[in-house]
Amino acid sequence: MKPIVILISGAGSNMTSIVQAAQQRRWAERLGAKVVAVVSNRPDAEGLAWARAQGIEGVVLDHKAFASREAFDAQLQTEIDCFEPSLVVLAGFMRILTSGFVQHYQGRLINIHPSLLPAFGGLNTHQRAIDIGCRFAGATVHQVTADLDHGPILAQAVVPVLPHDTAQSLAARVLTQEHLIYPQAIEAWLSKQPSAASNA
Ligand code: NHR
Ligand code: GAR
Repeated sequence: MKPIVILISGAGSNMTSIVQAAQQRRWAERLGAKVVAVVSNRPDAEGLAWARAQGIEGVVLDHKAFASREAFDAQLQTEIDCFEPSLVVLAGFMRILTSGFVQHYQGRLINIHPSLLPAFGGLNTHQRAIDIGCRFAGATVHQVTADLDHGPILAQAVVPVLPHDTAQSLAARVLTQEHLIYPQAIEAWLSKQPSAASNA
């Protein structure tokens, strides 16, 4: 079995779309993969309760309880490694990760970012795209490297920016596409992994 661990910070709608795809598209039977845990750096993340109700382990690790980024990442790594994940998925996870953490999960750590990378890395992507007059926006699934929002691209989706868009309306349009491409990109990634399905 290929265990998948998903990291969130908030609503967790991307996490939900991945868990639902895993169920509907029978990842356990077809790909030998299973979402085993959801980890949140925010105790109040809405996605946690939903995951637990699905029988998925929900872990909280509050970054505010740690003196440094390194200390938080070290504990985060310990918690994640309990599940021996084949894949670690950032889904609206809002903490920048140290290079040591990224290196530890090299080749099995991916993120979805709400812009057409390499444009608009970092935060506040939708307002920045509107302000500069972009006609198109979108989302990017990429491998995570130590260089923030710069890893190799696995999937992208494009949406139009409409004349009266606000950051909020554009974010909602982008999010509907995120929910499609993230499960697809993960399924494609799983399909390419050696060692196969069954013995769930
Ligand atoms: N870590 C590394 N090393 N590389 C990447 O590509 C990463 C990463 C950690 C998270 C997601 C990313 C995004 O998709 C991601 C990619 C948070 C911030 C940020 O500035 C930036 C990019 C991303 C996520 N976070 C602030 C911080 O100080 C906190 C902001 C907040 O809490 O609201 O960590 O956009
Ligand atoms: C998504 O739009 C995701 O791309 C973005 O936050 C939203 C999370 O929504 N990620 C980032 O901005 C990372 N910095 P969700 O919690 O409902 O999946």
